[in-house]
Amino acid sequence: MDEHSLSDAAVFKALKKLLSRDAQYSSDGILCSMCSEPLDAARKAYSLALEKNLGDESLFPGTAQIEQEAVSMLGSLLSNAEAKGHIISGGTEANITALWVARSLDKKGRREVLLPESTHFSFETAANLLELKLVKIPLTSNFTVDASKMRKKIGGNTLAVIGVAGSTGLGTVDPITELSDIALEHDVYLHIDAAFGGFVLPFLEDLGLYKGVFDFKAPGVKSITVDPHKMGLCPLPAGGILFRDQSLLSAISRSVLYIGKGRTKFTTITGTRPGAPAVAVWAALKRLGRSGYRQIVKQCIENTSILVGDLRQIDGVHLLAEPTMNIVGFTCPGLDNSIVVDALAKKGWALSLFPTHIRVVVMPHTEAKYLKAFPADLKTVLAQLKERA
Ligand code: 0PR
Repeated sequence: MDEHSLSDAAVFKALKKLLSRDAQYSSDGILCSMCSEPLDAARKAYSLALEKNLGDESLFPGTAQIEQEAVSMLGSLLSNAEAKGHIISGGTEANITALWVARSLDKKGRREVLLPESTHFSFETAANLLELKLVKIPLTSNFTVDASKMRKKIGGNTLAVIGVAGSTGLGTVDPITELSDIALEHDVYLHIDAAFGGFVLPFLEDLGLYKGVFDFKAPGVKSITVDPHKMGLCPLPAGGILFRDQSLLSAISRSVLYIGKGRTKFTTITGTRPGAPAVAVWAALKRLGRSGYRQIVKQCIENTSILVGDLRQIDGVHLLAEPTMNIVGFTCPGLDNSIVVDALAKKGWALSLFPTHIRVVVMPHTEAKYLKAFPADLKTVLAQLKERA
């Protein structure tokens, strides 16, 4: 830190220069991100609540109420308005919290978690912190978990089963009803990671574009991750962890005498924690309503179809699967995917490189102009790389 203070003008000039190095959702070809430009109402609400601390509900009962109302709205989106939980930092913290609850509830010392090969790496973090053993279950040709293989792996040491509703790589949805049956039959905890899909699938269902259970409708589902800072269009950090009822959350409840005379219950990993994300989530959900989000999802899905149609026209592009939601995965047979991603980066496209494919996430910021320009650039790049090969 410098000894002398700077003027506002000097501080913000320096900051603007540094921030200008960052990509802009609004003007760059960002096809790799599950986050987007936040809604204006969410931005405004966030700035109203910068000092709010959900780590002390005795001082901020209004913010605590807002958080619980936001959780309840997310719960109703996922077929359980009675759900209890928190607005936390993101999907990683949500997945860790779910497994922390599962482990805390367990009376038999079980330590194994069965999960699809498609799960996000946050489960590795959770397993590491909670000293759990992960057993990865292979996928079927539809890129969803093979439930029969999962069933076979259940044993006396199985603590929990994970299902994904909107996988990070391809947006696929595991057979949640079957996982629910397995979990109930064997008395194991079932957590669903709908970090991305939780803000897509309910609207696809409304639009008649998705049939299938992905949420609390499946009776075995104990908890769900759903992230407002992804398709919920809220400012970071805003993740959601929902539990079917309070008794689950109570498994990790602690209190300390000196905060709110011991009446404040801590059911999060963190102590002091920001209220602003919860306030922003509340504002976004109220401002858009179900119809507003449905319209946004509809647009993303239409754009995804346009992109898929154009990609199919390109020789040398192979689509991994018909997209379930606004995530597209493709390969370029005969070429190294990593070289294709690098060549497209030189043309200004930010893509995600998975071990098996290249991923495009069609977010609300992925406007028509990008959808036209990207396939054209991909076609050019493939022709150039093939010529060189
Ligand atoms: N669960 C799923 C299914 C996810 O896809 C992710 C993140 C998480 C959990 C973890 O969420 P947090 O990152 O909020 O803790 N998926 C994004 C991804 O890997 C994260 C991301 C977002 C990466 C924007 C890059 C980026 O620019 O794509």
